[in-house]
Amino acid sequence: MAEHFHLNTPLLESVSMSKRVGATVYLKMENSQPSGSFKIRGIGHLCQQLATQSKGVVCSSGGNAGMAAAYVARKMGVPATIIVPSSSPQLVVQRLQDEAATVKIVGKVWDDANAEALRLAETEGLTYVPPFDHPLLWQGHATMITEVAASLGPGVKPGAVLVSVGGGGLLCGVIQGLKDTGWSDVPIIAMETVGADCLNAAVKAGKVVTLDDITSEAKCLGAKTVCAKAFEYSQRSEFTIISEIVTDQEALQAVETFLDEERVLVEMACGAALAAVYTGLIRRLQKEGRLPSLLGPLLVIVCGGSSVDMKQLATLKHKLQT
Ligand code: PLV
Repeated sequence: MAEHFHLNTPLLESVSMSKRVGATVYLKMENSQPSGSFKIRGIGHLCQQLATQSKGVVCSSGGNAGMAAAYVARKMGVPATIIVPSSSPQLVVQRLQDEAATVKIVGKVWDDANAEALRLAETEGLTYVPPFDHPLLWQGHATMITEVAASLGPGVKPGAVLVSVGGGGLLCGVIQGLKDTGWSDVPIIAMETVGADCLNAAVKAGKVVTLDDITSEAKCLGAKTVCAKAFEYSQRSEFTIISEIVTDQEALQAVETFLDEERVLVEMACGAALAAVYTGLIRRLQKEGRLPSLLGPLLVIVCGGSSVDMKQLATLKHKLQT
């Protein structure tokens, strides 16, 4: 079996983003992973640790965790069942089936699908693959930061890292990676969309809270409750985590600008992070003194996502009237 399933992704300098931010911007191109997102790092690692003797894996997902689990399971020769909520677009179901997974549509949002995945794991004896809340996932995701350190070379350290937050697994992985690299003091800008803002709501409330509903179209950010570890990190003084939100319109606009300027199509889940550059949020945070002036390049985690194509993009544009 392969040592791991993920690839060492390119680290690209973006001239147009650098111009906007007023500092060098590097893009960590996780969209180019097998299965289309960073999820393969954590899920590949978790499955290698937990699923080698498994009679099957079951994963609840907005889309991309499921894509990664289906891919890894196929490579490992293990059957995969992926539970998605009805809010996931049809193209996700098709892509999962193309990966030879059994797909079940359960509930309206990810939290409903997750309850079914946990039930199936219990009753069918399947290995449960969580999409964001597990230390093995964070350990797997952390490799993206160690790769960045190797790409940048000695003496270069990011001034800040920009990430999207769904359930907080990517954030925990990035923090793990920063710790592993000796970069714990690098500020992180953690982006969500309005209506999928479980970290932002928790930070504002000073405790983990559960959103009533997911009203954002960025369905892959649609966990109602952020994982406890991500919230805990946000409260610790050794890290600077700046939690910010953008509208769905801003996230979608960012997807389009990124497609135009970088020639890469990503999901709105990723657009949420990109919007921090395109809306001028990064500059604003600096002006307001909330983000220290960048002492190195801005590192943007291009988390990617497979739940998008030109038809879906048009559907979203119509829905959001952009
Ligand atoms: N998506 C999860 C959770 O959905 C999933 O099941 O695929 N960017 C993309 C493209 C993603 O797919 C996700 C998570 C994130 C960012 C956020 O990562 P997280 O959940 O680890 O914070 C409900």
